[in-house]
Amino acid sequence: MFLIDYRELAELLIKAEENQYAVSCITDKFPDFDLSMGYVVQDELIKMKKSQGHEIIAFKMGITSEAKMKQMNVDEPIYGTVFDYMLVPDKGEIVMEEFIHPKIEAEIAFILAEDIEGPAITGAEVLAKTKGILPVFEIIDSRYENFKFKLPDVIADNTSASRVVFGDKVFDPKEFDLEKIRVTLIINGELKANGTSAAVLGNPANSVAMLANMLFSHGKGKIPKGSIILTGGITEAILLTKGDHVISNYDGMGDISFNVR
Ligand code: 0L1
Ligand code: MG
Repeated sequence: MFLIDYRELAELLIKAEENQYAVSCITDKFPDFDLSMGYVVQDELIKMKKSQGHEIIAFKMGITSEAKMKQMNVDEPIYGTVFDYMLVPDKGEIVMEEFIHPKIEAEIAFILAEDIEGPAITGAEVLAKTKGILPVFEIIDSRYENFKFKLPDVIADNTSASRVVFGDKVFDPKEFDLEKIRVTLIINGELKANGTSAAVLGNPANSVAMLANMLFSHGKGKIPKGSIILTGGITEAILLTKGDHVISNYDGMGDISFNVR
């Protein structure tokens, strides 16, 4: 029986991120490490990043598609936090050496017009309190060897959050059928993946509602007005390599893109 030092685990994951090396899974060493312990480590990691001077700019939901849930054998999505240093401008670039094994996902982000709070908020209620939606890339980079982990591991690792690229225009959700936004993911001119927004829990507004309900049940209160939420991958995650040009087109919202230097 080992004693778990949550702070030490958070420090290990931060060091792995900062120095671009992969570590072995927490569950390898502590087989009893569970989902709630994963969130305790994530909370420690967030505290440590804040004490380094980083600010939270968004929340993220992960593993929100049926396919990914099946692949990971889980029935509930997970959440994490996006920090200011993760922001990359649209049409900007990332530097390969700053990552371990980055992958790209195309997602939709929500901006809230009002506070939202669980325990039983619905997607329709979220939509009524949404100021805008916009396209966003999430670059995920697991701090675990071979991008392999169990759910408590990836929760501790802030759900692999690494970089985000937002589109520069915000859209009125009333002008879209949120179950039918088609998205392509093209790398170096080749269509690598595509999907429809319904892949995200049937409607990405449901993902925001689920985040509010999960935060409530974890005793973390409401999501304040003005918050940005990444709702989860519409496309599968694709591994990036140096020299890649990545572009996505969203029905009715145009393109977002970036380069890998
Ligand atoms: O959906 C996501 O943002 C990814 C969450 C963590 C799972 C992974 O790293 O593949
Ligand atoms: Mg994601």
